[in-house]
Amino acid sequence: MDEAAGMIAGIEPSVERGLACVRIANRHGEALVYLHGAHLASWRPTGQREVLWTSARSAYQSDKPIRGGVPICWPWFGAHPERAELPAHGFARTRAWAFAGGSTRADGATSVAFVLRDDAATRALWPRPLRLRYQVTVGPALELRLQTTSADDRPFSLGGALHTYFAISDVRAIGITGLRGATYIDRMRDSARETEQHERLTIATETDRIYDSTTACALDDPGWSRTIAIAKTGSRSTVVWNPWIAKAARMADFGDDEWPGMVCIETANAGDASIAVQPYGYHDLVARIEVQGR
Ligand code: TA6
Repeated sequence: MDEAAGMIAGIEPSVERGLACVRIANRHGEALVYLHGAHLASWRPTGQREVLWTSARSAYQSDKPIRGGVPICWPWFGAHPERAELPAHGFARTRAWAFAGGSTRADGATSVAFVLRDDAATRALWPRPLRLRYQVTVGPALELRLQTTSADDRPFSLGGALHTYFAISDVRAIGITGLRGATYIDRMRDSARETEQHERLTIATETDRIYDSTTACALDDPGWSRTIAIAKTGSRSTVVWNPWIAKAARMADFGDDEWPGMVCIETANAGDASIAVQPYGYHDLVARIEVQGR
């Protein structure tokens, strides 16, 4: 951990659950990012409840992804398209990232950055140079910026997600707005292609959908009297997921009774949507999440 972390107001290096992390605290709120996977595990805006959900059953081990928060799925989403033996959602979320400094803005917002470079292990999974930089900013909103920079003379196709788990009052009471008219891949119906008919999408069963959407959406939570606005750039997919009862029971790192308290609304490039990264080019995947009253 760069000792400079301890020198920047609002940024404190720490160890939680045996993993190195960075704690952020300023007048806008608090957050915690593990260096393992550059995994943002908590964000609590001042005066608000925790916004991110994590499972009480999550592992906190260097070879496993943390269940909850914002896993960084990169450089592919879901199963690898050709090699089923490779880890689901890529490998960035289980690599040790390096802290790359922090800063505070005039408005009191705090940014911390993390970087990931290729090594023999990543090249065995993805035989290319690797330059990832991830910036987390805690201000009036939470801003997440994942920058992929190519150090390669070959173009490549990029998928992935900021796989955000939101804490909610009850998945049976919340609604998601902003997806009406978007086509989606319904992974619960053999990847059938459908079009969203509802202005306020509700969830009443296991739900796993990849929406073809570049626009903002919002999570309306009447139980906690809040709406969470989710804006994005560099993302052509919005993924909505809740495992419901049976799938939750099948996951060792997910409590059987935890499914009502979370929903994933993911800022992604998944399904039919991938990003063509040109030689020595770059791609920014950005999510901006803001809590509003209802
Ligand atoms: O984003 C939805 C999804 O692809 C689901 O199909 C489910 O597998 C979820 O991600 C969690 O994946 P993980 O590999 O973290 O268990």
